[in-house]
Amino acid sequence: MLNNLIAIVVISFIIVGSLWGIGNLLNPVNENNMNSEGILLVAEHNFFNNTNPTLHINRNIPEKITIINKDFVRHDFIIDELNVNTGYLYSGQDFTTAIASRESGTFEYYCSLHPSTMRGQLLISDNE
Ligand SMILES: [Cu+2]
Repeated sequence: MLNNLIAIVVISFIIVGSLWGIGNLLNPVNENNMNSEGILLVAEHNFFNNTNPTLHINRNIPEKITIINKDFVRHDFIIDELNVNTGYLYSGQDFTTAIASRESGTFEYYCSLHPSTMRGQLLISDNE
């Protein structure tokens, strides 16, 4: 009787775990619907969002940014002047941080492992 109970509990865990996994596969992160959630950068094929887009934020307004690694190799995301550094992200990992600056200007972001292809600009503009 106890064994049956344990078996049922184990099977339940397996089913719930499978459903969770399937749910994740069916509902991948929506890359186009995150404007209100800040900036989303997908590291894939050794680029950020295919084009290393120029990012725009306003001075003195922190902006949420999420980096997702969809490659099989590691990537990171660094803006030296603003002390942004995700550390190495392995395949499938993501990291959310904030970009904030008291200074307007143009800053470089890059991946330290692929600085020749994964590099772009961040423009921080005066909002006053
Ligand atoms: Cu990289």
